[in-house]
Amino acid sequence: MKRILVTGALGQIGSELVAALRRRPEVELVVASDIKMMRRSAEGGADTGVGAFEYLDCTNQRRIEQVVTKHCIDTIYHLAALLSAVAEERPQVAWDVNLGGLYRVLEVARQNRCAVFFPSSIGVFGPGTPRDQTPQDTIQRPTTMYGVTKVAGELVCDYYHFRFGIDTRGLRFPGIISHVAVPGGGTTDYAVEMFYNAVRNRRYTCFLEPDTRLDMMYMPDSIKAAIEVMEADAERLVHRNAFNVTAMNFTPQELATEIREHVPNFRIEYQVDPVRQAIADSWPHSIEDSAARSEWDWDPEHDLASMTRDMLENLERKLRVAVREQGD
Ligand code: AKB
Repeated sequence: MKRILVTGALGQIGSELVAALRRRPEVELVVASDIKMMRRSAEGGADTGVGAFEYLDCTNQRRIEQVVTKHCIDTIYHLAALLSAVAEERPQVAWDVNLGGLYRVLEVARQNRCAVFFPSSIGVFGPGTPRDQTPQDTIQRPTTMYGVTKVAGELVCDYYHFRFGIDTRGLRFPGIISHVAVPGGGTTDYAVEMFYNAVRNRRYTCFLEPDTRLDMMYMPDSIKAAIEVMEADAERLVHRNAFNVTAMNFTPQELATEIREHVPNFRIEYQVDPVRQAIADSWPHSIEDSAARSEWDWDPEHDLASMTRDMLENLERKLRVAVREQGD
């Protein structure tokens, strides 16, 4: 039976991963942790479920050690990190949190023989990388601090595996679309914002150019990927860390067209943010994920059409409830 620690558990991925892990029969305990305190609604809510929560700053190695030993943790999903746009605003903090935090988690994992999951990103690629169908093994010269910390993170995870035998595994996530917790400070966040605004206001002002093409994935597939890669047969893994994974590919204009299938009066306009546009322009248009497919049978379930339908249904329900609660 597994005893799992999730860092950054109140973030976009963590909010859903914790609940998914808690539903798994082979998991005995999931300790959610974050530098933010959990609100009561999250504590008892259907999404995260009731369970252990620890306040945890991942730059504090002693505290990570305390939490890991207190709960006899054997697996760490280390999600705590600054996303690309925030990391560009605060590169020094991004270095400390993204890389310093990972290093400390790996050290605690080494001393306590824990497996570690590390979420990397399409942000590890840069302008010199082939931009279409970017291969698994290729040039990685990112021009953002986020990308620098993610490439270094992939390498240090490999190092801890080869040097110390730690079971480190990871994925290069594309933009992730979800309706439970909003992402904070990413470049691909426009897609999530577009959905919220389509439901609330029927209009959205997008911070990326209409034809900015990026890979994306719906949260249920991201959760499935994170769990499946950790459960994959180690004998089959050629690439341990940093598997390219993708599920769909679109531009803001194409997403708006798909949303309009369900919300006919939805209107989009563009007010480009040069910082986030430059980040997006340095990333691939599309990545190929054949290594994940052949080494651990990666197979996403959602495409643009099914994700859009499900997002709109869930957001209609969620925002209606929120409006009703405000009126109470
Ligand atoms: C971001 O936009 O920063 C993230 C990512 C693609 O890693 N969603």
